[in-house]
Amino acid sequence: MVFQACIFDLDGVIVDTAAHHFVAWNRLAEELGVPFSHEDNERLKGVSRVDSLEYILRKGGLILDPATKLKLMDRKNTHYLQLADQTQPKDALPGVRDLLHELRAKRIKIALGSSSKNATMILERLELLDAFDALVDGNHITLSKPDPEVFLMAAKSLGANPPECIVFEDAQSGIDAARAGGFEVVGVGNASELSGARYVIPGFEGRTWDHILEGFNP
Ligand code: B16
Ligand code: MG
Repeated sequence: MVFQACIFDLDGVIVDTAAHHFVAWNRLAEELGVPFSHEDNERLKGVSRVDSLEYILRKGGLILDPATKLKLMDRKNTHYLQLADQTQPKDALPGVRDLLHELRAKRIKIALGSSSKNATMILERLELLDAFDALVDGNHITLSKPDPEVFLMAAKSLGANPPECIVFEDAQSGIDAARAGGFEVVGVGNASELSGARYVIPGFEGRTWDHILEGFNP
């Protein structure tokens, strides 16, 4: 298999902002009187802001009008930005910056495929915006992962077909999305918690493009 392109998820693959999402959703859930656990946060990885709010409202048995939901999402995002705004270049997950530079040098196309509407700001803070040939994020899509829309748009922006692309994903919803779109997927995280990826790596530290390819021909 000759791969033409790589598509990276953001949260959990390039930077670990899951802890910020947890603090922000937890604050909002507390305000609403709904219990919110780390397990809930795990389930919301890769899930859009609106679908995450719906999950919390369902959990609390709350039915709210659309205007109130918008206000709550704004409030959660304000909580989130207070933390995420402090992201610095050193916060890029170990090894990912080197791999992005290597891919660029090898003329492998690179896209972002993230559910987050804050993706551009985070990449700016990480000083990684220039490392990508295309960005597709929560501002461009109508369907949340596990729908493949975000990855299909990313592949299209790169002029690549899904089977020619590797998607790197830390969330089960993202792995399911990539597979539904016909992509090869490398999971990032704990192999015992992720299913459906071609293989799972704990992170990018010390991993070159050759190492990634070896995983497809073990
Ligand atoms: P925002 P990813 C996802 O990013 C996060 O994993 C998920 O927890 C978050 O709810 C979603 O982005 C929306 O984020 O509120 O910033 O638009 O993993 O797809 O890069
Ligand atoms: Mg993620």
